[in-house]
Amino acid sequence: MLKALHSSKAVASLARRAVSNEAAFQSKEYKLHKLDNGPSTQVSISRDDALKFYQQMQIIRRMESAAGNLYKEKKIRGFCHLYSGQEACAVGIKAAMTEGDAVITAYRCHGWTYLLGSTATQVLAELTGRISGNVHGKGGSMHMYTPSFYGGNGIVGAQQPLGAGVAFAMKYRNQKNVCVTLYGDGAANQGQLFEAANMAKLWNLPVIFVCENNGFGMGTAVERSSASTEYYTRGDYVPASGSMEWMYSLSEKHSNGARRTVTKDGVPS
Ligand SMILES: Cc1ncc(C[n+]2csc(CCOP(=O)(O)OP(=O)(O)O)c2C)c(N)n1
Ligand SMILES: [Mg+2]
Repeated sequence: MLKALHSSKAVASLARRAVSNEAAFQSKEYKLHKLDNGPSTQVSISRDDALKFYQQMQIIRRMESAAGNLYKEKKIRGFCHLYSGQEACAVGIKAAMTEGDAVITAYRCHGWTYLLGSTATQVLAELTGRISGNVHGKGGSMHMYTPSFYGGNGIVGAQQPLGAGVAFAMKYRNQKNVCVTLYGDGAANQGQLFEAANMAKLWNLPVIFVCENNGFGMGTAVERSSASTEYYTRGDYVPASGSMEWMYSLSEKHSNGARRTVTKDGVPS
């Protein structure tokens, strides 16, 4: 009797799930730095959005797998930095962006180039040095661009002041936009980040610095290269939240939280 009750409950729950167009999740508490409140830990996602994000992540993964194979076949010469495993960061952040927002990143830029307007074919054509590539075969793996994507930067940490500069231009033009500036855990130790963070806070620039901590910088584990691996606190006076969940999907909601911090009261901070 008890068994039958249990199985009928399970069937009912499965049936409810089958007709539901939304899924809700409870995420971990965020670590906060100079913030009173973090992003909500209750997140939900519609079926359509979940499928869209999954498709985008799959396209990036397959594009990167194809690039990896072309590299091994020596069809791609020079550098080829893949983004496999970090797709959710880009897809989640992209979902939280609005018209006119910009992105700048380091050299793992194929996925971003695709998300911000290029086709996968243009990315692969660029990697193989063809005129039909994203920048006509002149840029290669680390130097791809679209109107809202400022690359693709090979010098570790170079994109951080550039991202602050893009944000400065947005503020100067009274644009209500943000420039998402991504960097790795290795780049977090580059002096330029601290200079850029100082100017960003001093002038209240609409920039969101995002540290993509994948655990390594050129094979050196974070514990061996960083005196503090609490990267979200490194900006000192720059408010931040830290979470490994950026690495997983649903980060859209989290980046919306960051966006609100940046643009609260209409004055980005
Ligand atoms: C100024 C500078 N110093 C050193 C290098 C060599 N270099 C290339 S990648 C890299 C490590 C970067 O690690 P991280 O920022 O964590 O990025 P990840 O590769 O993990 O995405 C280094 C030191 C460089 N490109 N530029
Ligand atoms: Mg790294």
